[in-house]
Amino acid sequence: MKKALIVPVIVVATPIAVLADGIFLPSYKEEISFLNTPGANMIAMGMAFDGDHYWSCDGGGFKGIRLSEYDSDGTWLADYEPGFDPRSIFTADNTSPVYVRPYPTNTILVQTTAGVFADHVTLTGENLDPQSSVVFHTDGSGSFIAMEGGTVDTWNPDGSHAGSTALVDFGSMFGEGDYPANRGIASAAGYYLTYSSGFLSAWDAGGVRVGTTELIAGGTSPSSHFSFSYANDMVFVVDDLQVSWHGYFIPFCEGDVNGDGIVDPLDSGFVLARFGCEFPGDGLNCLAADANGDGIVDPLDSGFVLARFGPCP
Ligand SMILES: [Ca+2]
Ligand SMILES: [Ca+2]
Repeated sequence: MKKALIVPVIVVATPIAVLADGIFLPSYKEEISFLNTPGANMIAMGMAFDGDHYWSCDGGGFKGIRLSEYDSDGTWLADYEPGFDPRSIFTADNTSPVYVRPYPTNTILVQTTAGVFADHVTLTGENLDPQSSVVFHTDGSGSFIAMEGGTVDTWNPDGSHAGSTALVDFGSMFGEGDYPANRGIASAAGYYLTYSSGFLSAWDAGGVRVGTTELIAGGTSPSSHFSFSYANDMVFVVDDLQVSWHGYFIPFCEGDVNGDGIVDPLDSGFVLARFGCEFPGDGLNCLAADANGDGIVDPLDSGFVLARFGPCP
């Protein structure tokens, strides 16, 4: 039996435009938070996860600590001085190795042993803004993507330019057209992701904005915008003072509560087995089972899952 929690509600009329959430719920709370590396003191430039450890990088200069390693709980393990000034750090589907895009070159680096990097591939055939983050696209192509001012460029795995996509009406919301938000991109479930002032946007392959959502207490400083990244199936940003990293789990495939890429009877069973569970006491699976995000696991979630049977987009 769930406890009834009665709280006084104060309704304040605010002149906030109603946003179309699209594929998202209106907002998400952080799933994980851990301290930024104690060694770095410049500008956090992103987070990656290799299936075992988290890796953050730090830009603003070539010397000093530019790379930090954490365990899967976010406990800091080690700092490194790899001699580059990174603008992004990323992996392919949360697997080793770790890649870095350093300022101001077009050559993507790959980590060979902890803190040691070698040239991987050079992106050719189209201008790559010196400040832009580069990450893998999650459309299954193995391509690299970067964004500058609302134009997404794509490079094949061999580094040759594959094409450009304009994000329709980029710059019309959240101050996203301002530097440095206008040079950051991430990718999840085949979508392009951008971040500005606490708000996440997802864009489809044609550059159409398919959802916006608030990342509650997401940072709004330049550092937060530089740090925007996607790791371990979470959107990561640092807070305004770069004290802590915050990871937000966002289900891109509604109803796939067990995360196996298809909505089917296994998901129904997953929900049914958790009717009445409470987060955090009953763990993260309880959070996942709340398919419709209303804070309760009940028959409405079963209906939500049933209505979405089929493969994930
Ligand atoms: Ca599933
Ligand atoms: Ca629910």
